[in-house]
Amino acid sequence: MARKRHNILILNGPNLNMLGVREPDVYGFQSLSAVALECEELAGEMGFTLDFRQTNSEGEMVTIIQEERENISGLIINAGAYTHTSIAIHDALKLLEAPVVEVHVTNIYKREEFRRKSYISPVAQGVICGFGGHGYILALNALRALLDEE
Ligand code: DHK
Repeated sequence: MARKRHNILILNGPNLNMLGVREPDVYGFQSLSAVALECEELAGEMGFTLDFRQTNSEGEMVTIIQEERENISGLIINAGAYTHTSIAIHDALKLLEAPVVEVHVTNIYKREEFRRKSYISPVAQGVICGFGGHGYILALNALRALLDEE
C-alpha cells in the first residue's frame, strides 16, 4: 500500500527572520533561509511536504495553527520570545492532533531566568534546544520517528 504523504509545518516566531544577523555570538551565523533550505532538502528525502514559515506576529501564529490544524501531520515550532509569554499560542496548539516538536536555537535553560519558562513545552511531544539551526533537522528526524510509529 502507498504510504501517506505527510505535510509538515515549521513555524517560526518573532526575530527569527534575523538569524545570522542578531547576536551571532548567541544565535550563530546561520540565516533562517539557510535553515529552511536544509530542512527542505531533508524533508524531500523523507518524502514529506514542508511548509516553512516565519512571522513576527503572535496573532498570525495563532491563525496559522488554526488554519493548518487539519492539514498537517506534524508541527515544529520555534515561537521565539512568545514561547515565554503566549497563552494564546499554547491554547491554539491544544487544537492539534498532530505531534508538536518545540525547537530553540539556543539552550534556553543556560540563559536568563525568564527564558526557562515555556508555554509551548506542556503541549509539545518533545523539546530540542541548544543545537543551533541543526535543531530543526533533529526535530524533523524526531517527527519522522513518531510518524513511522503510527
Ligand atoms: C529565540 C528567541 O527569539 C528567544 O526569544 C528565545 C529562542 C529563544 C531560540 O533560542 O531559538 O528565548
